[in-house]
Amino acid sequence: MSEAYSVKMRASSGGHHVSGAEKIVSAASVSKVASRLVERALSHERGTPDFINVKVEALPEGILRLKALPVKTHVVATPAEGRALAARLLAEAGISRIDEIMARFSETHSLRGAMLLDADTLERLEPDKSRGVRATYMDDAASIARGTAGVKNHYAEAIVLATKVQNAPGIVAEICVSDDPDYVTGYVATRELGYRRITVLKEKGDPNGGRIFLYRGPRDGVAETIEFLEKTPVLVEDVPTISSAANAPRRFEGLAADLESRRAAGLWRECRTLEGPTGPTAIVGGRELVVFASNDYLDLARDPRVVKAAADAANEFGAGSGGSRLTTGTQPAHVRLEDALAKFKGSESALLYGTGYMANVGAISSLVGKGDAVLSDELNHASIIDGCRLSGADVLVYRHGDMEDLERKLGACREHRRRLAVSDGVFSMDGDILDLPRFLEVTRRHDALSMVDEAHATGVVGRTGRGLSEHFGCDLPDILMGTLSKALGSEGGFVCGSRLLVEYLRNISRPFIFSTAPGAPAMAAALAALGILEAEPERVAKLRENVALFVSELARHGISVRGETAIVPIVVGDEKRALAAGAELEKGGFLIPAIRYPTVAHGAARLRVAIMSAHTPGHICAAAAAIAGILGKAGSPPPVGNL
Ligand code: WAQ
Ligand code: MG
Repeated sequence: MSEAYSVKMRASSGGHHVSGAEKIVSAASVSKVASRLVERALSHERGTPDFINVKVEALPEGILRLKALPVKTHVVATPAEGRALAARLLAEAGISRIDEIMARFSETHSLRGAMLLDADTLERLEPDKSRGVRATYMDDAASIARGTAGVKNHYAEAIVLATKVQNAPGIVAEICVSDDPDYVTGYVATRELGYRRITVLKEKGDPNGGRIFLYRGPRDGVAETIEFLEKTPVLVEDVPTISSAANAPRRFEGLAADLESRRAAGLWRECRTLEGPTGPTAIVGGRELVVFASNDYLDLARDPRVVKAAADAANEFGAGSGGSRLTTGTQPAHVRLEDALAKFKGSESALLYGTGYMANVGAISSLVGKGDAVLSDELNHASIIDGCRLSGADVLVYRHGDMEDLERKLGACREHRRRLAVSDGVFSMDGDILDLPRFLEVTRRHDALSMVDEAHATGVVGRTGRGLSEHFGCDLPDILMGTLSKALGSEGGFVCGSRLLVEYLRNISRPFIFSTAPGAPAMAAALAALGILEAEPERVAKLRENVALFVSELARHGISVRGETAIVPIVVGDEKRALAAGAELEKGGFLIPAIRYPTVAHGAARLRVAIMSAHTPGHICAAAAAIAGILGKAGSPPPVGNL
């Protein structure tokens, strides 16, 4: 049996072409793919075909495999801008007379294939000028394995075609505009430039499009070029994925454009899958990486005692709680954990939330509202910012860590009914610690409520990890927020404070009232972790030792950074440069993510290193050396080029 089959579909109505597609698939997928292509033809928006031709051919062994052209997207606003860019790119590739080439698009719309032009004389070289040259027998190599053929994906089909075309003898460039009236993105391709997508190459609604292949070489080579394009089977490997933006229907257009411009600015985000529990190392895509990105600072998420507590609770109380805390969702684990957290932090009372985000949003939005003022550090976490916005209070943002600015701003809102000052205890992207004694002094002088987020302080700051009050030997803030999801290795958030505060939040705070209570397994895990933290304060000391080692190793390599907490940022500046450094580190075996806008300000992109107590000196020294190697000395990295 042959290793691969070509499956081609062509549909027409009244003799006019409606749609067509081709795949190269394994024998096992032929019938599935053939029927999908028929479905695709029958549901084509250009109308129902009266004739569908499906052709299945066995291909010879040893199909040519080509590596996909590299892809780059250029975001432009208008067709004129797009065409000017296409011209510039082609000029770069040594093609002149570009205006004349572009003008030939007036002749391509009647062709099923591409126009083949001599790149210099602009003479047409196809033997059949009413059809043009059709590149066929090609597919993404992944199709063999996946055997899929869903809806038309303009990009996926075009990158395969462009890769085959640029590998044809004598071809020097291609320019393509879709004939789909709704699809305005096109591209130019050469072997050197790769595949350059240009987001707008024609007006929306324009049904004209086409392809021009540019040939440079002797006339008697043309037949060989056409033979390659039309007959040689090709599989294209490593096709780069692009966002689904390219195929978005009209009502999603605004979303697609927004995503594309974010991608172009180096702000694309996607999730990476870690196979296994969080810990100092992880398997990512089959490779082991040393992880400097986990908030599980004390390595408790996978601690057997913590895991067992969760498993026991699941066995006894089930997976989910089944209701909100105020209806049926409160179980013994919730009550016990609230008591333990209050005791650990030294407050009267505590209240649990499903996440830290909800705790911040819930507390702030219930404590202040219209007619009140909330004063917020400019580097506060997004959940604090969102709580401020949702509250409806006047929001006054003060300069980072600047207690004089806070004081000035408090002075300016004496007329407000209530004032709340809120700050991260440990700033999540900078790793510095709030000056809590000064914060309390200033807020009390102005009769303002004080709120501190100890998400990254709990288990980290203070000799036994109790947080800022332990570290400074001072009072607690009025409202102390924390999470179960970082050093406590579980998930959830909490607020500690007076009994009055907690009763108030329990009655008023909407994320608490209107969310299902977090499940007993997560609560029991956090309770077990808290017990371990209290019994083994040496974990906190070990974490601190590791941070000190990392900072001194970096210093030895000429990079000076601050190491007050488990979060050690290395500011790079440019988003793409930070991304490139992160990618380079990943290649070297370290997971140290680049943090970019909107998590930090534009132009303040950074590598954010998170140290764990479980990192070995070997992990830490190797990471410091790798970072220094990539960034160069003094934290000012050389340009790493475009991604
Ligand atoms: N060989 C040669 N020319 C072809 C072929 C082929 N196999 N298929 C189409 N053409 C010619 C034909 O004249 C069409 O009218 C014209 O190209 C446009 O074809 O990265 O969808 O299938 O998002 O409409 C570009 C993707 C999409 C940009 C191009 O072309 C992106 C597209 P269409
Ligand atoms: Mg088309």
